[in-house]
Amino acid sequence: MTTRGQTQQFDKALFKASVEKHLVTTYAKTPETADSRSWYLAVGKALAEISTGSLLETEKQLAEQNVRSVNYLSLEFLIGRLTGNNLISMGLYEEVSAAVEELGLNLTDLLEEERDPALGNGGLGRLAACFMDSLAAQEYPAVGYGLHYEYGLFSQSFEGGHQVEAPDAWRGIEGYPWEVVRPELGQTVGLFGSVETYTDKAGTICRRWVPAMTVEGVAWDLPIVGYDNKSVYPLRLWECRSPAPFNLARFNDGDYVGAQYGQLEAGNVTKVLYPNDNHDQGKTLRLMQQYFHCACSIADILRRHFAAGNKIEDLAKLESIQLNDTHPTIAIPELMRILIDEHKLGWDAAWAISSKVFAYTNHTLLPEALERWSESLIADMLPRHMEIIFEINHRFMTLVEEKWPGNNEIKRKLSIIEEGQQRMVRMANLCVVSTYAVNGVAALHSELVKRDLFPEFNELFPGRLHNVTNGVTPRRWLKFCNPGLTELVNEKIGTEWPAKLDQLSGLAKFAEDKKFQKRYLAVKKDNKQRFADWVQDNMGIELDTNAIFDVQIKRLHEYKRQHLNLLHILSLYHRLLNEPTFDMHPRVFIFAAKAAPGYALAKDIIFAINKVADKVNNDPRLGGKLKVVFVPDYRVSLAEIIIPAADVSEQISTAGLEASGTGNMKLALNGALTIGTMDGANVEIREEVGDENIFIFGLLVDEVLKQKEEGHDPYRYYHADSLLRASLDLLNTDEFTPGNPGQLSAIRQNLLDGGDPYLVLADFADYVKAHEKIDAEYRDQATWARKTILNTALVGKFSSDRSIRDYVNNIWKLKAVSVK
Ligand code: 7GP
Repeated sequence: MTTRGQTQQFDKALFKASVEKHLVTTYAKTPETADSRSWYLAVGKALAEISTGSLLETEKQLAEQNVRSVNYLSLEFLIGRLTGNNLISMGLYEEVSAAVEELGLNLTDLLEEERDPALGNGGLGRLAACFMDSLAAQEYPAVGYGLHYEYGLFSQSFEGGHQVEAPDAWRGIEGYPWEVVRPELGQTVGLFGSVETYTDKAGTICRRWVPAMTVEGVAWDLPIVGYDNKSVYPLRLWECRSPAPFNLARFNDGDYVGAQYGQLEAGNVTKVLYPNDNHDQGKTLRLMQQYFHCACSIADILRRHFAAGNKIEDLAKLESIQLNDTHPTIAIPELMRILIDEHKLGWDAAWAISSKVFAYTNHTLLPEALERWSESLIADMLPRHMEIIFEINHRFMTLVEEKWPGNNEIKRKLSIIEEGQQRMVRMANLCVVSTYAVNGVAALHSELVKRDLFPEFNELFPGRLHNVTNGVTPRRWLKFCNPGLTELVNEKIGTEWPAKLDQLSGLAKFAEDKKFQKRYLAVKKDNKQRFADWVQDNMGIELDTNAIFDVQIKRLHEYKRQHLNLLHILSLYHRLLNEPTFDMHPRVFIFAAKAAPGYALAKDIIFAINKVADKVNNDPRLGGKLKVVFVPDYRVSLAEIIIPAADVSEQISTAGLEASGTGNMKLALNGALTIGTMDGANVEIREEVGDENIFIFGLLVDEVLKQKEEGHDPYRYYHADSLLRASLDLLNTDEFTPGNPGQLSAIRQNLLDGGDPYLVLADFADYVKAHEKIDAEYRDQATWARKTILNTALVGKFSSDRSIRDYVNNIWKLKAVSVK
């Protein structure tokens, strides 16, 4: 067992007493009346008691040492269940397992009681969670700042194959055992109102914001427990409340509804996470969420700064603020406002600080995801911030004029303000102009940021654009989710790898070892069985673990091309029924994905896959060779069962559109072989594992661009490729929707007459070929074993510990501080 302090201090009898105390006093149950959920809550609370103590101690020691830290601002932290993971980080998994056994309980069952905190949509939010884990594991001082949504990402079910959304009350009625409210950290946030001019005591003419209303920010801390050390960092989530329960004066006048009105509004701000991934909806309430998040976080950062006895001038020396995409961009004018209006710094002095504090990560090139807010909306809600944005832009335009005199076209292109009927603020431009570092999230993506998104900015600000390739935490994504493989790896290379993932390369020498191959494949088989049991219990579908488990799990989006996967399935269906000589190894196609509630085509694709699944899973003519499973309500805890069970990982986005991907890393780490395009981090995975251990297909980025420029003609592919034609045409029949032909034709329509914007048809033939190769290679189990072992062995680079070190060394410049 580890030697970390908490382990040494662990006293089983005391812990059991604490669990029983919480059961009674916190959850009002006796051991006789308690159900499994109450026991889980009590265990969670007893553990949180330990981690909260460490959180306060960490806070104290870091403040005393007054060290530089990073503040990770994100509207999303998709943390997933904390109990199991924290037990691993605390080094208490076995101890607590034994303790609860003495209480007559089973730890694995208790862990299943935890509802996933789904405070994020997908990749961007999950990355933030992995980063917090890696910051704490390596003891780089950090605070995560997010929002305390009352409802997380909607939960998904299927009715007649259609996605149905329900609200996700992740805290339940009892509250989440791991969180602790910090009333002393509350903040007041202004909104709306006007800006006034006044003369201060020194006779200077000043501007200041007079908000029309205020709301209150309440801080909730979740503990980010450092793996195998004593650091616990806060993930600080802000909840919005109204300042007073109601307006007493108006209440006394009998205006009860009016008195309640203000309260309802404030409560709405952090009511629900917006369910869009890679898509900007531009709603007023969303801007309010963003500002509320930034105002509370900036105020808290300054509070810490001053509490440690520092001067405002030293802010950039001690604090870095990382903006997770543009969602927290309004933090920039907020800090400028505070520096100028409240601390009375001149513009240049304020800018010298602010522009050295902020750094920005870009997570997408998709135009529909690049945030633009209307000037009038910002001016209405945040009038002083709009003035400051104009001033930033004015000064920036002067710089552009110096560099490209008289070139109005460049000015129009780079301006933070987009001219038009309605003037818009381009948040990404504001970020690039106002930060000291900008990064993409994989080598290819960062190149495209430089080359296609911000080429002139790169000329203007040489050295500002960086790459930091994403990563995933090996604690959750191998040690916790795959205990079988963990045991095998421990036996071969020792137990340090969860903190030093590069050590996995030590497995490579066993790739040809027959005995090791057998054991590795046996672990995979067990994991497939575990998932198959889940599917049997929850969906009533029987799966054969000898089949290839082919997995595509991620948000549903046209650019991710779940419909390319679907077309391939249709092609197999067609061939099994029409080509007498066609043979294939049995395959299970596993999907899990949520579609944004307003995204019609994405929902059509879910419906189509479900309908095809209904048919093929019950069609005796297919001889059990083809199964399709669409697992409902995709979430972190489901990924933890699916990923260890995967043989094949589908990473098939149109080249140039998936910024990085992180599911690709988790799947490769757990031994799935990737079938993928040369996109995002797939490119780097190929570099690491070698071309023979990955199945690459499809157009390259520049071929995609060229084809689009020249005019992509979907019908050309349709007419030239009979297999593609047969597959597409199946969507127009009633084969999968008996008696209702045409229910699936929207997809076919989009691909043929809608211009096939993501070049599905252009990549189809090559994709089919890559799958044929997979089929052939899987049949040779020794070859497959070697490849899958090498995938695990060679992806150490994709630990989020390495990503964090890249940020630390190239951007944040932090020193690790070991908490005693
Ligand atoms: C995602 C990217 O799509 C994914 O490729 C990447 O791995 C992940 O970020 C983490 O960097 N982007 C989003 O989730 C997103 O919503 C729009 O981006 C802001």
